[in-house]
Order: sequence, then C-alpha cells, then structure tokens
Amino acid sequence: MKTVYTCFCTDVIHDGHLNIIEHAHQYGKVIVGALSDEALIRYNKFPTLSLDERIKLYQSIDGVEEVVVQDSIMYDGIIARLHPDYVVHGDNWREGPASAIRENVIGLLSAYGGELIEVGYTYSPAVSRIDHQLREKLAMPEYRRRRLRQLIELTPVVKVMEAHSGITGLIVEKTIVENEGKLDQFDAMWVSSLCDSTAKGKPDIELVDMSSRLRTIDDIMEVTTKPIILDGDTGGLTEHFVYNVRTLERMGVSAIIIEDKTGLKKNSLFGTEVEQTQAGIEEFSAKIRAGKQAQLTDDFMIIARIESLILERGMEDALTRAAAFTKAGADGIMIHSRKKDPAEILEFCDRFRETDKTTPIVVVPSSFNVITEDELAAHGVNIVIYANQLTRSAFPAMQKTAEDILRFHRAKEVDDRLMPIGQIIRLIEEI
Ligand code: SPV
Ligand code: MG
Repeated sequence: MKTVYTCFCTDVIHDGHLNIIEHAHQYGKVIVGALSDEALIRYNKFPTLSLDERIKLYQSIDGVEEVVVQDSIMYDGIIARLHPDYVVHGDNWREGPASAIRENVIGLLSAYGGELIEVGYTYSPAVSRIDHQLREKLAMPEYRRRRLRQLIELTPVVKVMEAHSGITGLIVEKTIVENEGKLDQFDAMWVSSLCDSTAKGKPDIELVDMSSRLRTIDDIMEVTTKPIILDGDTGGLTEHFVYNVRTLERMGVSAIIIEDKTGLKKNSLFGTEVEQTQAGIEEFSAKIRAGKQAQLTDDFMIIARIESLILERGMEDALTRAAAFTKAGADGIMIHSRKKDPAEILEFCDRFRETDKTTPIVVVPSSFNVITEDELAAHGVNIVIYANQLTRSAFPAMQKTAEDILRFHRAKEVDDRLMPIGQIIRLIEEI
C-alpha cells in the first residue's frame, strides 16, 4: 500500500480540505500532518484550537488513516521520517511566500522518486466564508487580547512592529518573507506614541490624548488580527489610568507599557538633552498596583518601562526599579537605552535574569540596532519592538516625491518608484 502525505494548518475543515483528502485517498493510505503551533505562527495563521484539538479534528475526517505532527513549516523532517510515495497539496501555493515550501517539497521528493500531486484549490462562497469567519474570530477582543501571552510562551522572541494607521497595521499583519529556507512575519503591533503623534503632525509629549490614541487603535483593529501593545507614555494620572486599563482590555488590546516619568513627558531618544523627570519608585509602583487591580481578565498585561539608563541614573537604579515594579505586579519590564552599543541593555538583562527567570523583558533597539533578535533572546529578552521604522522609511519617500513633482511640474519622473495604481486599488480586500 502506497502512502500519501498532506499537511493541514487549519482550525476548520471545509470542502477544500475534504476534496484534498478525497484525492489523496485514491493514491493510498492517507497520513495528515498537523502543523505545530510554533510552526503555524511563523506561517500565516494563529491557532484558535489547541494542537490536540486539531489532531482530533483531522482524525475525524473520513479517509484519514493517521495524523502526525509536523513541527516545521519546511518538510525536511517529516519527509525523512515518513518517506511518503506522494505529497498532496492545493495548487494555491505556487505564488507568494508559500512557493518556497513548494520548492522544498519538490526537492525532497525528487531525491527518492516521490511525487507531488497538486489539487485545484476550491474557490467557493462557502470556503471563502469560512476563511473569513476564522479571520474575524482572531480579531475578536477575547482572542486578540490573550494572544500576546500565548506568543511569549510559543516563541523565543516576540517580534513587534510599529503601526499607526489601518494601512501600516495591514503591512504588519500581512508581510511574510522567505529567508534562508524559512518563512517569517511579525507577531504583534506597537502603537507608538512617537509615530501616532508624528502621523498627526504633533510632538510626542502626551499631547495626542487617549481618545485619539483609542481611535488609532480602533482603525488598526478593524483591519487586522494581530495583538496590540500600546505605548501608554506615563500612563497619566492614576485616577485616569485605571479607566484606560478597563477600556483597553475591553477593546482587546493585549498590553500597555507605561514609563516611569512624571510631569511633561518628552521622547526618550532626547535623553538628557531636554528636561525630563523620573517618577519615584513608590509613586510609580502605586500606579502599577492600581492598574492591576482595575483589570478584569488574566490576559491583559501592564508592562513597566524603566528610564534610568535614558536619564543616566545608572544600572543599580534600573535594577532596583525592575525589582520594585515587578513586586508591584508589573507583567513585564521594558528597559530602554539610547546608546548605539547594546552593552548596557545586555548587562541589565543578564543581571535581571540572575534573580528573575520569568518576568518578560521588552527592548526597543532603535539606537542599539546592530544586535539581532537571537542575540537579545540569548540574554533573556522576550519581546523586541521595532518602534518607528515604518514611519521613518515612509517619510523620506513621501518628501522626495513631493519635491520632485514641484521640481519637474509633472508626476512622470516619480512614477517608477510608485506603487502601480492597479496594485493600490486591490491592496484593500473588499468583503
Ligand atoms: C515610542 O515609539 O513612542 C517610544 C519608543 O516610546 S522611543 O521613541 O524610543 O522612546
Ligand atoms: Mg513613546
């Protein structure tokens, strides 16, 4: 009896999957692979069912002989293990990043004479409806909110990219790249005070008020499913902060990061060039405690951001604060620096980890940008935030376009570097 292998990465079985099984069954004994959570989140889907539930679901399909776990998006391990005579897959992986997986499978099968069978993808209103429903489910507050905690468990380092509008949210949601035989994408979004303010032409001094920040979050939430971390500046008055915690939680935001400053907040990247006042340890701990008391779910995270290195108050002060804020209930510690050399960040992480093995550490490597995610993870970092790179890449491009149109009195000269009209009108999916 020949063996036929097909890998599923779905939480719902629709006609398209049944069609694949039916096809596969004609060639021999059907083994279905259930893609592991770790592999799934690097590909295109976040699971709403556990791996066990997915295995049971696949086992319940008529014609499936056996279900095994595939723990990597590429097929090297599973093909070495099973040596299937055939691999069956929908033909919708010929384009885009998934085509790298197709190439991988073709290469592996050809080494021993295995065969790839591609089945026409089922485009039907019922199938699109199910796909759409799954996406909507992931966008619901209760799913989105807890996803950050799930990601911290699932992945060595949670990769977060800045978003300040629906369109930047879509870029973070949808960008997938194939690199060195692996697929990768961002895990979550950072609603930066700097970029949200900059998009509105305002300085980053807590001038853009919470109502406006919530409006930005809502714009992003309407078109995306990935979890959101809000840059909450100082958190404002404690009496206001507790209300905002409830609101953010209800909306489905996963975390707020508040920084230990008081009075007029300026952007950290100014460091000591401008006057900024650090909040007292007890005062800030009280704010954290009040926020934790106000929150209603176990999912939401309040992360304390320590500005001691930014304000040149020293490593000991940063570590004392980290211990105090964790004791006050902070669900994570963000340590910030504006030095190019990551040494002080790494020293903080190593020393913090000597006594605290579990509290998540968050870093924002805007200045110390030479260090990689893996190196940071090796020092105990859990979340890496790319806080402003989308804004900083878009701005010079737009400015140059504006200047060149003024210079040439027409748009022809800039056309080559513009996204084609056909592409932009199709960028946004219609329901
Ligand atoms: C932001 O993105 O607004 C931040 C990070 O707070 S930083 O600009 O580096 O202070
Ligand atoms: Mg900020």
